[in-house]
Amino acid sequence: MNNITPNVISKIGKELYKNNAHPLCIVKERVFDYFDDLARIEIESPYVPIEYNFDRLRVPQDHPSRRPTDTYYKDEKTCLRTHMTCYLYPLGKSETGQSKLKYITCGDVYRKDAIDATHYPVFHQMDAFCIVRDEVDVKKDLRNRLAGLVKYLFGDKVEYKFLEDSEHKDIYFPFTVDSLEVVVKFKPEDGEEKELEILGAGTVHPDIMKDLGLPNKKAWAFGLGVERLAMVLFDIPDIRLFWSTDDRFLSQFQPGKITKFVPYSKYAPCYKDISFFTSDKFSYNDMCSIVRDEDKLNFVESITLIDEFKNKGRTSQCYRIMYRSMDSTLKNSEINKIQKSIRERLKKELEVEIR
Ligand code: FA5
Ligand code: MG
Repeated sequence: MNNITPNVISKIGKELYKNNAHPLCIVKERVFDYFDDLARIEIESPYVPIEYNFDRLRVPQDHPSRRPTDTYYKDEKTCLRTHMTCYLYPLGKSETGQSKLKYITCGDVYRKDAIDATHYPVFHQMDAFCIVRDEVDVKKDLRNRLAGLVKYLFGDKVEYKFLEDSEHKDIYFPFTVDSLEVVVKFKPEDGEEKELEILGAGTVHPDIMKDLGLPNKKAWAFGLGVERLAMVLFDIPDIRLFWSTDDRFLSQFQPGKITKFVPYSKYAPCYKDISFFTSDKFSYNDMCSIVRDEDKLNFVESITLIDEFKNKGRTSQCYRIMYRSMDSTLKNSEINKIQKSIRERLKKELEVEIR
């Protein structure tokens, strides 16, 4: 049952969002400041009952996000939180007073995911829940507050879009109705204009309001990715940098200030390909999880499928693992060591046949 890897465990308790000169903390404070009518809550332990993370939020039993290839499970009752929305039920239920029924949380969340510049198995979310007065239009109120947030963070000239579930069928959260996603356009220092999804939101589902004992109340909720905001605001090109302990990274930031990150150098990448016949046990996410576990120093930049063919009912795949250190020049011997461990573990744990 337990599929949490040692390298993920080593990230628990780092609390990057509490170091006030760290970009994640600077962004967190800005968002907290904007929502100054909501109670601020930081919850340290990332272990939560599966009941809160999924069941109480109406996530169906067969939903992909529940799969052990997507979520880290500790035991049959507990997982590492996959989103900060996991506190909606316990916080809503525990308070009879109005105060905690308007709150915003911040914490680290955990997902088994792809390996690239915008995904990391540990990232940070802020999640808000707000009951509105009976005379307020909950749908309008949420959109006004979110438009205000985007302008507060990025300035009046920012280009952004609300993607509504009525027009985009792939936007769906089991715990909200009238759901939407916010996408921001930005142009990194070095490259082309990009669109980045920064948050998901909606009106809390009536079944959940009933479950909280508030059948006649309306509330909105949203959840945002702190790294995504920080990458745009500070021009940080790779999500691994947030974990850097290098002084050339950390010394660039001051509490409360948003400044453009100046890359201190770009080291040469190096790639290794790996080919194998897959097995029933194999999944891309599980492979990424093994790679992240072996890659203690964050050398791996991305993993992409570069070739695939089928022969006599078997599938052969070839993946390219890009290595590039954020802080130093890579030594061939270091990469070979990691690559060897990856091969061994893919054979043993995912039963692939290396070609
Ligand atoms: C959620 O997690 C919902 N709980 C959000 C929500 C809350 C909707 C309340 C409605 C009401 P989603 O999986 O899209 O949704 O993640 C929310 C945000 O987290 C994304 O918009 C993105 O900014 C960020 N995010 C998601 N996955 C990653 C990742 N692997 N690495 C970095 N940031 C991520
Ligand atoms: Mg999303």
